[in-house]
Amino acid sequence: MENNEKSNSGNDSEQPWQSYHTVYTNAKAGMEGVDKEKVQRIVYEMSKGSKYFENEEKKEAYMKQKIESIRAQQAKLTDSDISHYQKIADRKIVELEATRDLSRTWLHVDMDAFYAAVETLASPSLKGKPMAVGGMSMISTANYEARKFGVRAAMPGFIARKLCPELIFVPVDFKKYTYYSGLTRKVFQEYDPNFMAASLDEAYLDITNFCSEKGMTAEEVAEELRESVNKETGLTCSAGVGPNRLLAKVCSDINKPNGQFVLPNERMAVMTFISSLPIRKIGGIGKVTENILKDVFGIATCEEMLQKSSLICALFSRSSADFFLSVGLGLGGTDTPQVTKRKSMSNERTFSSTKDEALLHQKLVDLAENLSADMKKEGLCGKTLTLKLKTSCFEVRTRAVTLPNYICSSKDILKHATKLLKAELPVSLRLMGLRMSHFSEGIAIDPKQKTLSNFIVTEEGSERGPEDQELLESNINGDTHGRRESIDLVDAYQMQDLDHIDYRHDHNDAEAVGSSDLQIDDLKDNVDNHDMIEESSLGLEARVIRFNDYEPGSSLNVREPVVWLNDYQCSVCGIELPPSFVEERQEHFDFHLAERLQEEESSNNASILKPRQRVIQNDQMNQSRQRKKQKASPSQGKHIPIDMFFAKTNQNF
Ligand code: TTP
Ligand code: MG
Repeated sequence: MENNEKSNSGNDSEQPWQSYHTVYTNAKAGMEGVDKEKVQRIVYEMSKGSKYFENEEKKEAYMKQKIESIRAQQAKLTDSDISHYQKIADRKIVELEATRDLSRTWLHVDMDAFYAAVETLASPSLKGKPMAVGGMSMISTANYEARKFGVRAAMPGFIARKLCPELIFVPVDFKKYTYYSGLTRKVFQEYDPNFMAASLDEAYLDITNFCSEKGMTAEEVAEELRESVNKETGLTCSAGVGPNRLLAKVCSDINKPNGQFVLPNERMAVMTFISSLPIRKIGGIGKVTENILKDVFGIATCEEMLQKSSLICALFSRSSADFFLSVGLGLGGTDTPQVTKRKSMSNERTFSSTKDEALLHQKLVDLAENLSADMKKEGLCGKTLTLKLKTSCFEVRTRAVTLPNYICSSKDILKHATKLLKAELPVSLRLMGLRMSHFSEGIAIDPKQKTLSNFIVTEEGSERGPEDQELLESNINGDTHGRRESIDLVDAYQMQDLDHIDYRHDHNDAEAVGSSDLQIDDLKDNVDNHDMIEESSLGLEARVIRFNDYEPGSSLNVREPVVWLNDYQCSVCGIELPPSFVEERQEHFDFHLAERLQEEESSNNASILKPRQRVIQNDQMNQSRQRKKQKASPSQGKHIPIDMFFAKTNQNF
């Protein structure tokens, strides 16, 4: 349970890798005995001089700057400010304590080395040998043998190979994992019919009823469930049990692989557990938050959140402070999120620019069919149809029609979509999308159909719109109560949550995937936003994914920036990174971003971003900053393999 990042010594001229912190040196289960310094050095040496490296340095500098600014705010607090905020904090703690619910028993189950284990099942000769699923550019996971060498998920394969020369690579086969995930879910269903799947290999189960009906302890249920999963799939999993989901998740990691840990439903047990729990173990507390809390406030364990409660209340926004204090109390979600009604459903495709009307019509046919199929799956009929277009100049247009009747057939959708498109012709397009909204009243979503968006539950119990994204831009707020600045981390988490909602189906705004593109000039901003975004466990708890949403071979252009398709899959390279892998996603995003920069530098600048495009894009950007952080500029440059991206910038490729 220890954090593996060393703090910045400041004197790193001889061993510069010691202050080079990447996600690769963070431990996952099975990496306890790893020589972290060696891993750090290899990652450093292999990436030094690359754009990735530069980007890491920028992020590091940004974080330091942020830490200094919070430190400065703290220095301005007077004694009377502190005692004022102490009163606020004490009251808040009493309020939060009153919400403690020890009546439910939650179990979090997480498959062991999931993809790797599935591959080993298919090829038993892999057993006992270090292997990774993925390729030279990126690996999805590694088995426990490989982890001993420091090889881990989301690491470029060529670095992994350097760490472990005998590493065997097995290509990703998502269909296989989906199949096995389905088998595990059949088992979960028996213990909690309303279980919440958090990713392909993870789920939360409320086993309260099961325990009481069967007269079994949580310990016994966890044992039995793990055995059933093993019997059904041939795979092992680990389980954690606790009075809420936040704690259950932490617990499932404790005895990995093939183990379990049960935290009793008693306040004292929870508080003892929390007293030594490193803050980084909490979903939602990533590198940036951890560094701020540690460096500025000296908070390393969850319990210390309570000890520094006045500073937390003085310097953080209310929602962030609430989150930190509830972590200090070991509180987490205990209820099963309510199903909310879907507001819209959408579908879009990016393609090489074309003005060929027959081709555009064919795209529309496909979109209408897909949208209709998706709507039928959920028994929906809608009234408002919106056509979204992105021209080859990156101008985004939306055209909508509200019909007198509800429709759901592909024929009807196509008929109205065609009219909308015709009004725009002739036009050269690179993206088309169709969205249906205004669904007929009374048609609720089948609660068993656990689409991610069905379970968006925010603190206020309401869905947030894209306008909330604006908050990301200003997550340091002025404060009206004598606070100098309040840092709103939790809002940012929730935005992130919404930002990863099933992109294929469910964007409520017109600016969905790739709708405006990140300028190189925006890189800093983008990094800034990402640095502030670390997913909240509050949000994660509400996240449920319909795993069969995955659509391999989507027609997204590989030159598009990273978006997480179906909340899972990188639109650029296809790697799957569940939403809870916040840091890995950050790294992965930066990786592609830097790859693009490298690419653009190495090709003819003029052909990459024409001045006119830049103006239009910037303009577009100003109009729709909501989704800015996931967008990248287009490029005509040749594709550089990701390992080349790591090559030193002075190499000519
Ligand atoms: P994890 O549960 O984090 O990892 P794991 O199951 O491989 O290993 P363990 O739980 O025993 O620590 O992730 C589940 C699967 O998700 C993993 O097998 C592959 C995929 N994944 C990625 O594709 N990219 C990633 O960065 C991570 C962390 C996981
Ligand atoms: Mg797992």
